[in-house]
Amino acid sequence: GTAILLKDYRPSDYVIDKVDLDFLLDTQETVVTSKLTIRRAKGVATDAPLELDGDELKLVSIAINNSALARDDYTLNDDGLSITQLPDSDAFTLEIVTKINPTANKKLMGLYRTSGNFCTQCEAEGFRRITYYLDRPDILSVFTVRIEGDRDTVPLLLSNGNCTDKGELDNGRHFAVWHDPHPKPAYLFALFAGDLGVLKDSFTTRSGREVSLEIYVEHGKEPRAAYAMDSLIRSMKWDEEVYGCEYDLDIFMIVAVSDFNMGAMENKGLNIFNDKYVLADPETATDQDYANIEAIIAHEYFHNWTGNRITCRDWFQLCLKEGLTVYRDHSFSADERSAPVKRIAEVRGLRAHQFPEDAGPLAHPVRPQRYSEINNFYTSTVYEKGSEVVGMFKTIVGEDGYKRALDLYFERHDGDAATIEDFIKCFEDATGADLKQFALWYDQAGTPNLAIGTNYDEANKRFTVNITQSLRSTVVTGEVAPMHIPVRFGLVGPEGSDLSFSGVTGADVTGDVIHVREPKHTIQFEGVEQKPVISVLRGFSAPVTTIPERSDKELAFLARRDSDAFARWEALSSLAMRQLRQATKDVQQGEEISTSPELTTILHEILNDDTLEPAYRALCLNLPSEADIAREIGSDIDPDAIHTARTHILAAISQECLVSLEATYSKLQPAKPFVPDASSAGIRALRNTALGLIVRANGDLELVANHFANADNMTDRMDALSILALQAPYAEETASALEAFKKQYADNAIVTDKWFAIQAMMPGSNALERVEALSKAENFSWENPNRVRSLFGSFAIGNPTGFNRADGAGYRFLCDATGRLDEINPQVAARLITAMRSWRNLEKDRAGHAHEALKTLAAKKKLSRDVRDILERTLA
Ligand code: DPP
Ligand code: ZN
Repeated sequence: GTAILLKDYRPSDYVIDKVDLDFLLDTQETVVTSKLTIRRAKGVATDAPLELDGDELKLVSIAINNSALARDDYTLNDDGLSITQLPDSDAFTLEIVTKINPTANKKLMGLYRTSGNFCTQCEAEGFRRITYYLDRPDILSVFTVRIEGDRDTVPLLLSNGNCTDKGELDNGRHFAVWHDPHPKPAYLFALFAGDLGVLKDSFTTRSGREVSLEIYVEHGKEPRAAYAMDSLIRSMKWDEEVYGCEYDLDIFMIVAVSDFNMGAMENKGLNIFNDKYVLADPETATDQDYANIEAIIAHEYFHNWTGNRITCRDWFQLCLKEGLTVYRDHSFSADERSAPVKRIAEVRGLRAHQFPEDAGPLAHPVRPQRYSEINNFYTSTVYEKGSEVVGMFKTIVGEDGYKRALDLYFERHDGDAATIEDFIKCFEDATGADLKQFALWYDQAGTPNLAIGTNYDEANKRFTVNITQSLRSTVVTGEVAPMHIPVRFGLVGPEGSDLSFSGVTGADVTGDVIHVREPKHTIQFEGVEQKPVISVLRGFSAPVTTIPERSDKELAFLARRDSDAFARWEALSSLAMRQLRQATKDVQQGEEISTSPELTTILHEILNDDTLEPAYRALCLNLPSEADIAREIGSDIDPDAIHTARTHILAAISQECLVSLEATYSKLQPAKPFVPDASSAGIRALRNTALGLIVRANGDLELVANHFANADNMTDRMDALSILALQAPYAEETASALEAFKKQYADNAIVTDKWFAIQAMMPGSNALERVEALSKAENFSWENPNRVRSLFGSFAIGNPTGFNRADGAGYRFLCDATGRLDEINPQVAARLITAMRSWRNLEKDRAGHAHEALKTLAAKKKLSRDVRDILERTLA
């Protein structure tokens, strides 16, 4: 396909100061009238054509300054409309009437139907599916929107900003007018029309603005929006207190819909959410669901400043709003919950999703330099690595410097469509820091690696640390430049406290941060009185891999004594990972699986250590997953051997700890009635983790079945169901629990998604047949993204043995499903097939089957640009 390049950016020849939209809603034929107040940019020739984007639109009429254009005054093409006959005056109005069919819109981009309602999604390029427009984020305009529809079927008529007028019309129709005073790009436009219930509250900003808060959900579900409302109010307060950002309209609305490509969308004043990130009650939502709702409500709300008030110049700058906003929502969750537990979960997520992306054929810089389909760049590199980069800024310039830089960013760029350069400049100007080298994090793809070796010179009390950075990337061509990597560290003495040093040479060390900038550093710490063990990358201060030369004994020491909770967990995971890799090798070589008593001893201590938070203990007891192990092994991966090895190790550890596990299970009791707060969630997590391990030790399925039957909340019910399904896929208890679950929640789509997902992840030789059957079940739908992801996504990502079945049937199945889905929803199809990006890392027979399946899909004639782009890069 044709790539769009960052270096080709140039400002538009025309700008749109004002937009007046009029929607005559109809399920099959909605008429959209768009009146644009256009201005020619300075210095642009009068014969420069006006090129408007458009996609799947029916043009009805077009007029300039109220006079209709002749057919040869403009040309229509596949991507839009080019107007060549324009007035000489620099300002003019353009009126365009189009017709669109919301019912036929299964891509869920533009205006579409969901559960009998009308809804829009415009980011990134959906507005061009509503009307012809300069659909690019640097065109900021003031929108006024009139919506007209049937009073009975669409009693609710919503758009951005404030409602300025509404009224009744003939023939059972009515209308509403919305005006948004804040100039915005078209991707932030939203419309919702339909019939929903509402939960209302209010918020008074610190300068005294009264904001009404409205969350729209299906009738009868209003009470299930209470946690989302609570999260919204806490977010608004937090953003004022921590970032000084205040809300700027009199109303903030959230609409929950069940057909949505993304998690949620930050449209100005009218967020639209995937309903799974709004609706929650103890009966239907797990603790993880509550945490997700809190995080996503915060994320979209925080976009009001980082995204909406300051938007992106072009889509290459996507991380400007996303990386920063993810960083902000992470900080919010860390403040509201347990910061170390939150950090560990973030790093697990980053390693599970972003690291493989960066190590494979879909790798791209945090700020890509080219794309052929922007929808494919809403990635964990842009979001999660983008957030890590913001965190590194803070590590480098300090808390105070960070605050000054952000204040400057808001002051300098409010109302702008900004760039990464603008953002970096604010840090430089506010703090005096030189961030030229650091800026490489935005432009150079791949995960850097740090090799670290140490030596203690007893006689001279000198501790030497050798650090070598390297970067292997599948996509960086030519020279790789060394990066600026902030490494938080401590020299841990024999008693567990950090040792001091009198001086240091060989690198810039400020406070507890080593600034790695060169390919190689030899760093000498003087005056170190005892032999330390170095703790590196505390708090995961940079998104890199490390190969510290450390013995099992040193890892065990850090796992017990490091003062940094993240580093403790990290040392423990590294120790466990060594074990699991060795065990995998043992399985492959047909040897007896060796286990290390040290790992078991530490896990046992953690299990019984009541001074540690339960949530932290639960994280420690959840050893690296099969996917984690596969990633660490990196090549010639045999998922069956990994599964066998991990199952064996977990059983061995559980048997050793059984008495303590049983004591933990019976002793821990979360508060009743159910509270969704972090500490209760932590207790449930530890208790249910213990339950899972008990079953690994003694196979007591009755205990789990009882836990399932007696659960008074979804976390306990779902955890029990997972233990049954994943550990005992063929058991009678599993079949009956699945059946009971299905019946109980048949009318709840969000919970039914969980039912699909858990079955998709069940291991065993008939995993694929089970998933195939589910894809033909009457409650399966190809048109609902959540349902599709819960079945195919969970299978491809969450079922390593079933999906990677040795005969390759899993790959063929996923490729077929992707091809079928592509005809309905290309964006979701493209995302699905990224699950095969690491196919080259598999052992050669599986890799061969995967390759064949991908090539067969790529040979299909009618593929979307979305899927074709992923396939081309995956196969390149
Ligand atoms: N709605 C997506 C998000 O908030 C894209 N902006 O990240
Ligand atoms: Zn976002």
